[in-house]
Amino acid sequence: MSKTIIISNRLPLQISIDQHKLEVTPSVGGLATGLKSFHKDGDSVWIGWPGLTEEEIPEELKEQVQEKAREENCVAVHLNAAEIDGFYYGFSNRTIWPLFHYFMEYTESDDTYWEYYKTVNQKYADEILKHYEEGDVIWVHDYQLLLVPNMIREQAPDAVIGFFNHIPFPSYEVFRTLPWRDEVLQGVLGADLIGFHTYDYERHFLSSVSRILRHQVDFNEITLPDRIVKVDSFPMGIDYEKFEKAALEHYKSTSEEQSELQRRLDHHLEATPDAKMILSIDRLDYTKGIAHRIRAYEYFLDKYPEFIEKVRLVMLAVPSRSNVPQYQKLKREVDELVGRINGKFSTVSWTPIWYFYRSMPFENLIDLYTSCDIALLTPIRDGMNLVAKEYIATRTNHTGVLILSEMAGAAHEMNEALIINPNNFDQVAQALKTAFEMPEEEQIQRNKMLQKRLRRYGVEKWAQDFMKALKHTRENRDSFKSI
Ligand code: GDG
Repeated sequence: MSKTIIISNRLPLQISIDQHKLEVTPSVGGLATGLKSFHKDGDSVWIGWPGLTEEEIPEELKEQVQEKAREENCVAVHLNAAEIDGFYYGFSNRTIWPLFHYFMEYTESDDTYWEYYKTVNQKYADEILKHYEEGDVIWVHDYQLLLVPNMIREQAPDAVIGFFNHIPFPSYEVFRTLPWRDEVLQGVLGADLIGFHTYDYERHFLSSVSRILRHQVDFNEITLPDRIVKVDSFPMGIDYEKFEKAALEHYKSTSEEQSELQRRLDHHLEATPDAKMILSIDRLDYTKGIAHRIRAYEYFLDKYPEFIEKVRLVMLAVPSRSNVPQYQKLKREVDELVGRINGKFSTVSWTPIWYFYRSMPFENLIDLYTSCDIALLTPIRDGMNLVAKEYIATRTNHTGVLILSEMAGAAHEMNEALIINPNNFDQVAQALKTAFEMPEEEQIQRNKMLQKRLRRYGVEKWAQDFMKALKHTRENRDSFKSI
């Protein structure tokens, strides 16, 4: 029976070793959260890195790592510390990530990183080919594996290969600055179907292919000498029912069952019943606009001092890529900003920002989503932003206001949110005021519309649509051959 092979840099599970014993925890992050339910329900195998370098896994535990992975229908790709440095922290996160998010000043062009990127992409492709059988469908994910589609195509010319990019694809003027632009495009074009979150990213990619490689592009099809490659947009959804159910159960739980975090949040609500809580959740990443957000919040409190003691920003920043200097710099900047603003505005009974720098269990995430009246998500660039969708899905009584950056892919589908430009502090401050004062009926009306859309286009539908389109490309290929 044919199967789907999913490939992403990280497996949806993270393996760690504590006192010579293996521990398995779910991975945090957009891709893992989104695809997990698709993987769980279908006949698929997931290939990726389990989160530990070869040096960190003692020889006698190596087989156990594969065993743990197998239990979840996963296959671990083993990478050594130098490969993780060059491929992951290097080319993926110091070259592609900043460039694709328009942070050109952060983009490094280092030949050594590029060499590691090629070697590791080949390792993934080799692992896929070990598991590939005729009739299988291969689905490669994200910017760490841009070369994999063509590496598979070279060994298995008839394979059905899909590629989905979870981050933005930049405009041609930005992409053309990459020294390895030809190789990167040729790598992706090994796929039959290439998917993006939005129509804009799709157009940017097509424009780069036509102007750099000079391939013929007709609407959303690229004609190669031997094949046609289709490009389309598939806005990723969330597992709506999972978030809705978690929120409903959360409301039903008794006070003894409540988490410590929820008790503290409730305590705040009781102490200051008129005050509202503003939520912000992201990985600590410069693309997410966290520093801008704090400054905009300061601007808001300066401009509208009547909100002092009436609002509180609850900010969860999840540690991420802390080996990369820009992330270390951002961490220092955020620490400093939070300290300064808390110092500037705090009163005896009130602190303007509650700042958590850690990853939280899913239950605590639900505590935050359900307790906060406003979500303030202001990325400078974001492929999609699933947090925005999750917040809305947990608002089972339909109240709550989402303030969302127009630079997030999600903004294209969430018009009923208050859409802002994150660089315009005055607009952000105005949106906070509007959110604070928005009548409940209006909140309900807006959220009901958002919820209807999010429920209909969940992650399952996203995966199904992509798969359906991918399978169609096989039929098209057969007819192309017979012309
Ligand atoms: C990339 C793209 C695109 C966050 N903190 C915790 C936690 N999370 C979960 C959230 C959400 C996910 O992580 C974050 O997803 P985002 O989409 O917001 O952001 P990225 O990680 O940057 O994802 C992004 C996505 O891929 C999918 O294509 O939308 O644009 O950058 O699901 O709930 N989960 C837990 N604890 C936390 O502390 N358990």
